[in-house]
Amino acid sequence: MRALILVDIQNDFLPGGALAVPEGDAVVPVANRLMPDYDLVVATQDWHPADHLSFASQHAGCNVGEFVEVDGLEQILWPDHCVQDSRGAEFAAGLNIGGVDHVVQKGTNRRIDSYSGFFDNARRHATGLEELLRSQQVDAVDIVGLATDYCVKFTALDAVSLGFTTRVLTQGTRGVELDPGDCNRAVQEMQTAGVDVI
Ligand code: VGL
Ligand code: ZN
Repeated sequence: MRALILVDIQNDFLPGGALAVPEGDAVVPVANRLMPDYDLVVATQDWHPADHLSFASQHAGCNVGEFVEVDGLEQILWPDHCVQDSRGAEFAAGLNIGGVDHVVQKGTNRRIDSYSGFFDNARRHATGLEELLRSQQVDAVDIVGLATDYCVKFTALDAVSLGFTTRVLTQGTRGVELDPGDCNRAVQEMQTAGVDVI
């Protein structure tokens, strides 16, 4: 069984959103077109409490893009985004939610970020995505969504490390590209790990 994983296709990652990914809206029609081709469609949803420690607003004197340490783990600071129950956290209006079988929320623990749809950044807590896929006999996953250089990358790296045959369909991904070349480096990292980047 092959599953489609839609990573964080939420208002805050689209143009006009709090953490807008350039051309982020371009992934929506691609996701909609792909959904009917899969046995199972899972959407991840970045779902932060309002005082999440990945937000620069929670660290006095710190700016977006700076690094801080939280519980011994390096954390890059983001603008407030995908706050639980806010409009920015909702799935993109144009996304065919009816085609999504399951939603997996992540980033809910204030103290730790979760780029991957499978685990938090320390790999201490699982989101339940792996169990869900295994319970449906999924052995291969295709991934689209946002952002190539963060949540898509870490979701793909975890998927392949868990033994799923993993593809990233670049037509349906866009990146933040904080530093020029981040997306290309992400693609190389994924390929080195055994992800098929198409
Ligand atoms: C993401 C930064 C912070 C993502 C989520 O979905 O790629 N990036 N939270
Ligand atoms: Zn986030």
